[in-house]
Amino acid sequence: MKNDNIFAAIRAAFPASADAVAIESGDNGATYSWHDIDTITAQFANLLTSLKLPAGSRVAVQTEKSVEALLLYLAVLRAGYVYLPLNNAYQAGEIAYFIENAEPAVFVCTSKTRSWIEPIAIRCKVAHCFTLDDGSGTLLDAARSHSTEHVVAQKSAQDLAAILYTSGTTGRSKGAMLSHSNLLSNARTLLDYWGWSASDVLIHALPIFHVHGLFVASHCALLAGAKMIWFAKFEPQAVVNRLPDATVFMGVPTLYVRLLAEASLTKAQCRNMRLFIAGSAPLLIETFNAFRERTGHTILERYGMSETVMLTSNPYRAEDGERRGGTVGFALPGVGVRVRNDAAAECAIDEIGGIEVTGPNVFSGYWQMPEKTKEEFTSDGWFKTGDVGKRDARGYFTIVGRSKDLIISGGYNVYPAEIEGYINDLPGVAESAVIGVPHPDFGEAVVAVVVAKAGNAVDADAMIASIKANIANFKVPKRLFVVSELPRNAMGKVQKNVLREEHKSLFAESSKRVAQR
Ligand code: MCA
Ligand code: AMP
Repeated sequence: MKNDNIFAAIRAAFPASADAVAIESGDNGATYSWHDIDTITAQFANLLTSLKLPAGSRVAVQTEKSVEALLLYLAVLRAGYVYLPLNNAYQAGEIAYFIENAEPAVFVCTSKTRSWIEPIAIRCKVAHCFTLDDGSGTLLDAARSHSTEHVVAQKSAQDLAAILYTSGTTGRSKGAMLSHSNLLSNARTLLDYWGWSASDVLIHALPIFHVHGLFVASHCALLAGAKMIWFAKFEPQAVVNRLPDATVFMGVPTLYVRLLAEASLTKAQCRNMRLFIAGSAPLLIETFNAFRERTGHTILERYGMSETVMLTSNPYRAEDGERRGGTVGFALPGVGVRVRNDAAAECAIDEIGGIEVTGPNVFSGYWQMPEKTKEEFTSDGWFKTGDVGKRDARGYFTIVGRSKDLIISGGYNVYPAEIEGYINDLPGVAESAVIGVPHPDFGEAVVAVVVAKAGNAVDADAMIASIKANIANFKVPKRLFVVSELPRNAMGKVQKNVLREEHKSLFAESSKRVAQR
C-alpha cells in the first residue's frame, strides 16, 4: 500500500552507500551517516510509539539547533505524529499560549529551560516532557534502549505533518496546519527547479523552527541524498571558511549582509558553489548587486510563507530566464499565483494588488480556527497572502508591500499589535504604536512610540528592559520614544505612515558599520 508519509520519501532517497556522510557538524566535525539518520530516527520513533499517544498527537519542540533536533523532527514524521517547532527565543508567556492552543502530548525542551517549561506543561496537562541538548538529555537516554528498526507509519497525503505558528494577516498566532503532501509536493518541485543532485553539499546555518531552515533547506538536501554542513548558529566567518567545500547556501537577507561584511568572502572562496538562495524577507537590490560583484554569483531570490511553503522563485537555469534582483521570480510549477485589486478583479500587467495563491502546497487551515481560516481564503478557494505585489509581462512577481501589519526583522516576523499589547499593559502607559523602520542589518527594526498617562513619567530604557523580560528578544523594540500624542487622521486612526516617515533614518548612520544590533 502506498505510504504518503514524507519520511517514507526521504528514506527512499537515502543513497545506496549508507555509510557516506549525510550531515557533518561545522562546529565540531562530528559526522552522521545515512545509516545513523535511519537508526537514530528509528529509536526516537520507537520511543514515541511506546508512549501510546493518541493518533494525531502534537510533539512540541523548543530546543537549541542540533543534528539530534533535526532527527527528532524526522522521527516525529516517521512515527506519524505532528511536529510543532517553537522559536527558541520564546519566553514563558509565549510558550504558555502555544501549549494551551495546540495541546501537545509531548514537549521537548532543553535542560536549561526545563525548570520553567515543565510547570507550564504540567499545568496544561502535557503528558510527557523530555529534554534534548546537543548530544545529551532525557530524550536520548530514553531512546537508547529502543530498537534501531522501525516501520514508517502509514499516512495519507492529507494527514497532518506539522503545525507552524504564524500570525497570518492579523491577530494572535495561529497554527498553520501543513500536511505530508503540502510538504512533499513543494520539496519535490524545489528539488527539480533548483537542480539538486546527490553531489550537492548544503551549508545549513538557519534555525530549524521555521519553514526556511526546517523544510526548504533540510528537505531539499535530504531528498537529493546530498550532504549538509550543519552550523548550530550563523557565524559569517565560519560559513565563508566552509564555502569551498559546499555547492549550495540558503539564507535570509541579513545573512547575506553579514557575509558581505567579511573581507574573506571572495570569488575564489565561492569557486565550487553553484547556488546562493535568499528569502523570508525582501533582499535589497544593493545586497544583490554587491554580492554579484564580490562573488560572481547571482543570488536566486524566492518567496514563500508558513502557510504555503514556497510560492515563487527566480529561475535557476539560464534557459528559463535571468535572476532579476528586486523580484521574487515566477510562480513555481504547479502553484497558482494571481494579483487582484480591491474589486476582486485580476490586475493588469504591472498593476499592484493583493497576492493570492493556490496549489498542492497550500495549507488546509489554522489549527482549531475555522472562522479565521475562512476569512483568509477567497470564495473560490485561493489563500490571501496579505502581501501586495505585481506581475510583469514576463511573469516575474515583485512584492511591493504588505496589507498585513507585519514587521520582518532579520527574517523573523513581528506583529505590532502583540508588542503594543505588552507596552500598553506597562504602568503609566496610555497608548503606543509599534512600527518597522529600515535597518542596515535586520532589514527592518522594531521601534515603539509611547504616550504616557497624564501625570505619569515613563522611562524608555526601563520600559525596554521590562519588555525584554517577557517576550522573545528579536521582538523587543530597538528604540522607544516617549511622545505627548500619536499622529491621527480625521477618523482618529493612528497614522503609522507618518511615524515611519519620521523615524525612517533612525538607523541610517549605522549602515556602513552594520552596528546597533
Ligand atoms: C537576533 N536579534 C535580533 C534578531 N536576531 N533582533 C532583531 N531581529 C532579529 N532577527 C538580536 C537579539 O535580540 C539580541 O539582542 C542580539 O540580536 C543577539 O542575538 P543572537 O541570537 O546572538 O543574534 P544572531 O545570532 O546574530 O541572530 C541574527 C540572525 C537570526 C542570524 C539574523 O535572527 C536568524 O537566524 N534569522 C533567520 C530567521 C529565519 O530563519 N527566518 C525564516 C522564517 P540583545 O542582545 O539586545 O538581546 S521562514 C519564512 O519567513 C518564510 C516561510 C520564508 O519565506 O522562508
Ligand atoms: P512567515 O509568516 O514567517 O511564513 O512569513 C511569510 C512572509 O514573509 C510573507 O508573507 C512575505 O511577507 C515575507 N517574505 C517571504 N519571502 C519574501 C521575499 N523574498 N521578499 C519579500 N517578502 C518575503
